[in-house]
Amino acid sequence: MSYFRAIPRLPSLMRLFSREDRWLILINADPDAMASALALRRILSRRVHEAVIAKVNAVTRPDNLAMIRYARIHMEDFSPDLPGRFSRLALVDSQPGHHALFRKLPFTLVIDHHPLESPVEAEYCDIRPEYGATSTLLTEYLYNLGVRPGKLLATALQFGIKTDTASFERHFSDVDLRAFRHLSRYADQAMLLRIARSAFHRRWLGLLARACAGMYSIKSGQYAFVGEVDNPDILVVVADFLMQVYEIRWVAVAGVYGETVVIIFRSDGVSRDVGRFAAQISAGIGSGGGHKVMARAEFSLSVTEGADAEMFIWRRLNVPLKAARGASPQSPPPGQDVA
Ligand SMILES: [Mn+2]
Repeated sequence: MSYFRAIPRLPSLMRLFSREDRWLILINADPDAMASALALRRILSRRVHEAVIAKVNAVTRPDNLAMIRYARIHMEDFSPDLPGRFSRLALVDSQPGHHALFRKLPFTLVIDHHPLESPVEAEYCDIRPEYGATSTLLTEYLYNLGVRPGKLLATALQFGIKTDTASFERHFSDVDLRAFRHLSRYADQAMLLRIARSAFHRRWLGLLARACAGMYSIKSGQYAFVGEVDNPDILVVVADFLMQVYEIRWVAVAGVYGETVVIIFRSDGVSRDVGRFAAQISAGIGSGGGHKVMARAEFSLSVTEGADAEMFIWRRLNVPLKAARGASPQSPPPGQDVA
């Protein structure tokens, strides 16, 4: 038995490649999509006239930007006239139905691992939802074609697999592990670490500093108010950062986004069920809920009636957590943390 499955339709794929064709590989750029596009471009190189990668979205996450920088990924930005300059279109890590810009385009090739939503019209289509990453699929193609990935490509593919499987903590299959191990023969471990470690932008540090300096203890948890934010996602970054502190069991990180107060909750899932907590503190004033370990609450700034938002939230967070009706025996008793 060989290391990877054989790809029976590989000859029909190879027949699609002609020296005359210009290929455009479209992606909704994330690590898995970018790595898959790089691998497909590697397969196309020297088989077609030209192969170019274009993305339909803006990349802002620091780790994704680090991947682009260290793996030296060249991508065009999608523009409506771009597909017309190419004779063949390919789509990886996505399906035509996933994006308005993809929907109307005639793809020759689609390789993806998301569940099949609607039938895909393409001369060559390989969709395998059982795979944790499209990077795994492309690694199989490289292997079957006898292509040894270079250091940058192998590292990118490893990061694609690592991201989509959340470092093998989320949905993955045996073949994802095998692909990762196979790639480690060619990849640069230090580069992979450098990419994965890029967790913050410098402009976020002020907010992190504010959160760290002004935290309030509430039982086994911490509450931090960071003031106005231009994107509520930053509150998630701050909350996830604080959860890396050993002593912190759960956090509530609040900020004001426009006219809305947003509170992001994270918990170890043992000390406090933040889903229930978020629902309780927002009851009657806004919306809130989530899971045991992650939750969110939102309400209009007008609810505070001009009072200081930081203190308004602090008071609500200090109201003892009620027991849920029909709560399971493991649920904490009213007003007490299982600490
Ligand atoms: Mn993916």
